[in-house]
Amino acid sequence: MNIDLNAILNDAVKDMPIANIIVIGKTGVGKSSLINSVFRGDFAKTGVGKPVTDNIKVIKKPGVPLQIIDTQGLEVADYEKTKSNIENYINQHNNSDQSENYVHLAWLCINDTGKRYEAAELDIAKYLISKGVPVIVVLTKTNAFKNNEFADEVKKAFKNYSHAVCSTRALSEVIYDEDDEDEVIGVRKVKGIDELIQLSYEVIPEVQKKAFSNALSVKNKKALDIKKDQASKEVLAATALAAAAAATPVPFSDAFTLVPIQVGMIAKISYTFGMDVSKATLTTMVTSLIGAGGAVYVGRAIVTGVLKMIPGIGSVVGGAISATTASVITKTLGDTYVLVLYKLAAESKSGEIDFEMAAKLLKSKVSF
Ligand SMILES: Nc1nc2c(ncn2[C@@H]2O[C@H](COP(=O)(O)OP(=O)(O)OP(=O)(O)O)[C@@H](O)[C@H]2O)c(=O)[nH]1
Ligand SMILES: [Mg+2]
Repeated sequence: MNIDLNAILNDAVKDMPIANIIVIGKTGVGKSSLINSVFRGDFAKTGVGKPVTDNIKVIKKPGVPLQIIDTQGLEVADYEKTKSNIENYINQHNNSDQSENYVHLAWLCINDTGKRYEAAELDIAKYLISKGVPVIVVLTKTNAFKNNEFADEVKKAFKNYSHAVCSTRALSEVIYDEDDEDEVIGVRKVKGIDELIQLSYEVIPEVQKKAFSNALSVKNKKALDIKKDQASKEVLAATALAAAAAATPVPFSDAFTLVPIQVGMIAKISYTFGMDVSKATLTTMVTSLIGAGGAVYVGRAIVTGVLKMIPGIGSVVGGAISATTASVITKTLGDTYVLVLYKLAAESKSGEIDFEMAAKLLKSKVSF
């Protein structure tokens, strides 16, 4: 049996429709800061923005399955123009029959310290909801996360026109003594971003959850949990495939029949955790995982290596692999990889994961 690595990798790539998120709010409200704190690679800063109209631009970044539709000019003077531009954009995209072009989520940003919202903001929210776009009202630059009267007022006003109202502080702030500008008396930390991530993950359509998970920066604890959650789904799917493949017990010498399933699983877990969505990075990573040893060797090696990790099941070596053993091996391999990535992500300073390092760590753990 020959293994077509290319076909496996193509399959893993095709399964990732991108997520489109529109971010709306007055100039300087903190839209870009919010985007940079939620998504990986300082998305708004390093992404490439392409103007669609004079106040809408679409930001993309190679390798990240996300498009941000960044809007400007929700001030009173420009409101009508901005509103009709946004409406045109939504009409054009959400009426097509390809759901991957839809706007999948809207963040409507209102400055919490300004303590007022505009009729224009309410209008836009109504419009988006009428078009089936999930809306989260994001209060930005928040200082008070409890007992905030303005937040309560917004919640009431937007009750029927949003899925949630979320208070956030995207940047930390140093607080100085009022009488002595050099005296630092405290720091207000970044806050509310985990809540925004969780709420967004809940309302974004199912098909886009994987891309959304990929695009999240691992700086945020909630992003780690979401990535792990999504990756566990890939492990379960692969485990079921492995069981089906071994429904007729596979002779141990043919254990490599499980390899396509397992390599596919590793690829999909990597994507979920935020590996760049390009086949080149995937090929590099998979090659550094399985090396140039050839599929048969690798198949046996994975099975032997993983078997060693599972007490009581080692005796199967030399015999045949049953459906149960095939699922246990696949699940153990997948769970081990998810744990490796979770740990690397939690320790990451940059908000990104080194996937080649992850491959090496996995290899050393299953010792093949
Ligand atoms: N203190 C504090 N400042 C913030 C916060 N978020 C953004 N800012 C500041 O607000 C200013 C505007 O932030 P941006 O993120 O550029 O706002 P924007 O909505 O993208 O602005 P435009 O793209 O010009 O419409 C910057 O000086 C930020 O440093 C926050 O949570 N707290
Ligand atoms: Mg901006």
